[in-house]
Order: sequence, then structure tokens, then C-alpha cells
Amino acid sequence: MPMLSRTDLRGHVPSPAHLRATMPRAEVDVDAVLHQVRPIVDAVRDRGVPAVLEFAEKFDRIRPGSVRVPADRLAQALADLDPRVREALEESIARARKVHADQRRTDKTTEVVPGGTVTERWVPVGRVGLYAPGGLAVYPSSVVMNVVPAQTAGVGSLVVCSPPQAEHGGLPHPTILAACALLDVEEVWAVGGAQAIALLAYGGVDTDGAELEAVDLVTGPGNIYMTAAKRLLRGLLGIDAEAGPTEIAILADDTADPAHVAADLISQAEHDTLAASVLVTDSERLADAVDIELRKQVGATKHSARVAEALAGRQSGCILVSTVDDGLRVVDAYAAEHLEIQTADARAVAARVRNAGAVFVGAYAPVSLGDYCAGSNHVLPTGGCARHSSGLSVQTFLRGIHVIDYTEDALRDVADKVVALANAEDLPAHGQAVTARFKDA
Ligand code: HSO
Ligand code: ZN
Repeated sequence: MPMLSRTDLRGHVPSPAHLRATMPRAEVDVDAVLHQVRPIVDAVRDRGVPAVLEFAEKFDRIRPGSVRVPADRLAQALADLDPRVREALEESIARARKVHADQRRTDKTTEVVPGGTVTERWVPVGRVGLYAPGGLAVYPSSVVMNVVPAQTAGVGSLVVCSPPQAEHGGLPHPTILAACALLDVEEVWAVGGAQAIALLAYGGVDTDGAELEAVDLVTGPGNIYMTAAKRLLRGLLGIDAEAGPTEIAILADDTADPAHVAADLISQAEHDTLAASVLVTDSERLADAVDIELRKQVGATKHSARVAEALAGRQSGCILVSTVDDGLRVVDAYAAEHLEIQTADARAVAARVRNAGAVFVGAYAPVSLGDYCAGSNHVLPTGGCARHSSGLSVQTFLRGIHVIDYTEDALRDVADKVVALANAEDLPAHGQAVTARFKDA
């Protein structure tokens, strides 16, 4: 029995729609928990912080003194941070800032006709809430990946939420606090789960009477309850994509190093028993060699049980294809969050990928480089959403506002066209709003 269950598509690659329906993928039923999350959201809306503290006691087994984390605790967490971790975070932040700075948009004015212009103005979202999970996943790197694009976009007001930890006296995890301090984030709230999203949506009054101001947009990954709260509150709030379990797909041929392929598959399986590790290859010899490597490496890795469960899950597997071209069709249909290309001429193959959250080219760009220190963003679309969505970027935190500026002459020149279209839609008052301006003429 191979470690990764095999699907043989040699000789015949089904249509993209059929592939999508049949390829391994985790199923996370957010709708199924909506009925549990709705009362939490309603309680926070109706009763604010007292309700938040009750849920903290129930779900986090600690009642924080206040929701807002005092400034000195942020500074303290940074002072206590292991200097090697600090240096690594600083490098991660510097590289991410470099890449995200290039994503800034400039306003653009189009002269449609003489005297008639449309300007697209890029305006940052006013106030943003960023969620950093606690529990199994304490990821200061995700704080970096959320905060850097928001700050680069020019978001003026930014709050980070993370669950209170019983072992840390009701504060969020110290490495989360330290990352916030490094990024100059001053406002951090000790609140997690669905109640965090509700508090971000409705705002509240803290135990000391201080105002917790509602936000316009919330981003960041969380568990299924937090995701359900995002789904319930979207509209009142903007949200980023709903993050599902992480995924790695590797398109590899005979030239790939099986030990590296196995290590990369294991690296993302380490996140979650529902994480997906998918190998697509035209080489049965490589598939066999990767399997032998997996057997060796899975046993030796720290989170061995979690990894083994993820690799054995129905969401993971190995797909055999006849050619790298066929492999490209398969990975495009799958639309992985992370896609590694480990083939001869990997750059040329990577250039042909249409659907992926991020593409990692060749032997020296493993996904974990991108998770921490490539400069790219690691908040990426999962569950096939890479077919229509991008990862987090500066753009996530901007709105493009069209500013329409026409002179009297420019309006007069097009008035009969507006009237014709308005009448065609049986909306004559639309036309009259234009002709009213030229009545005297
Ligand atoms: N691979 C995860 C991000 C992450 N990895 C955080 C380590 N820490 C989802 O892209
Ligand atoms: Zn990762």
C-alpha cells in the first residue's frame, strides 16, 4: 500500500469539470456550524464585551481582565522574544515590505472625450481587523502576511485580534504580541473565534470603559467557527476569502529529487490532519521513490501522527499522468493554494500555469520559503478558489473609486445617447435628469 493513494490518469485526462469533481479535496462544511455560531454573534451584538468574556471563559478557559491588550505587554513580549526569532521575523517583514511596496496602485485619469474624464482613485479601507489564530496554530508569520499589505496600502487604523491563552494569563500568545510590536501595531485585542469577528463587526465598550471601535474589513485565517462568523457578518463587514485547510500540489517529473518532494509534501501536511498533499507526475519511478522517502521521513518528523493522517486522508494523493502537459491540465483543474513545479525547464512549465494561489519554481523554492521569507504573501486561496481569486495583497485593502468629471459641453454632446438608453430601459426620469440641464437652450 503506497503512502499516497494513487489515481492513474495515464492515457486519458478527463475534462476540467470532471477532474474538479473527482480529485482529492478536503470537505469543510461551514454551513453545518452556522446554527452554533449565530447565537454567539447575536449575543456579542446585543451585550458586547460581557458576552465576549463569557465566551472566552467557555471556549478559551480564561477570562481576560480587558479585551484590549495594554501597550506595555506588547513591548514586554518583544523584549522577551528569542533574538534569533526576532531577526528572522525582521527579515520576513523586510522582504514582504519590498514585494508589497511594488503592489501600490497609482490613481489614473482617462480623458474619455475633451472635457470628460474618469479618474480611478485608490483609497485604503478606513479601519481593518486582522485575525491571528491561537491554539494549535500560533503563526506570527501570518500576522506579518496580514499586516504588511494593510500598512502598505495605507490603512490608517488597524487592530489585531487573537484568542486569550490560559497559559499566558489571558493575553494572546507572546509571539503574536511580539510580532505586532515589531510591526508597530499598537491595538491588539485578546479575543478569538466567532466572538472576535462579531466584536470587530459591532464594536463594544471594554471593561475599563474604553471604546472598541468596529472595523470595515476583516482578514486572516481561523477555524471553522470563525469562518462561519465571517460568512454570517459579511456585508456588514468586508471579508477576505474563507480559508480552508492548506494544500500543496507538486508537479514533478523524473528529474525531481524524491527526498525533496517528500519533504515538501510533509511540510504542509504538518499544518492539519485535513491538509492536502498532492503529487502529480508522469514518472511512476518518481512516485515509487517519493513513497519510499515518505515512509522514512514521516516516521521521523515531530508531528508524525498528524502528517500521516493528512497524507492518508481522502484529500491527499498521487496522480499519474502520461506527460507534463497532461500534468499541467490536472494541476490547473485542481487550482492548488500552493503549486510547486519540479520538472526539467521548470520556469517554462511554471509560466504556463493558469490556476494556483502561488507557484514555486524549481528545486530551490519550497513552499516553506514562501510561508516565511520569500517576500510573497502566504495568505492564499484554498479549496479551488484559485480559479477565481488571488491571495492577500495591497489590493485587498484598497478600493478603486471612479471619479466622474464632465463639463457642460461634454455632457451636452452625449445627452441624446443617455436619453435613448434611458428610454430603452423605460426609465425616462434618468434622461430628464440630463435634459433638465439644457432646457433653456
Ligand atoms: N502554509 C500556510 C502558512 C503558514 N505556514 C504559516 C507556516 N506558518 C498557509 O499558506
Ligand atoms: Zn505552511
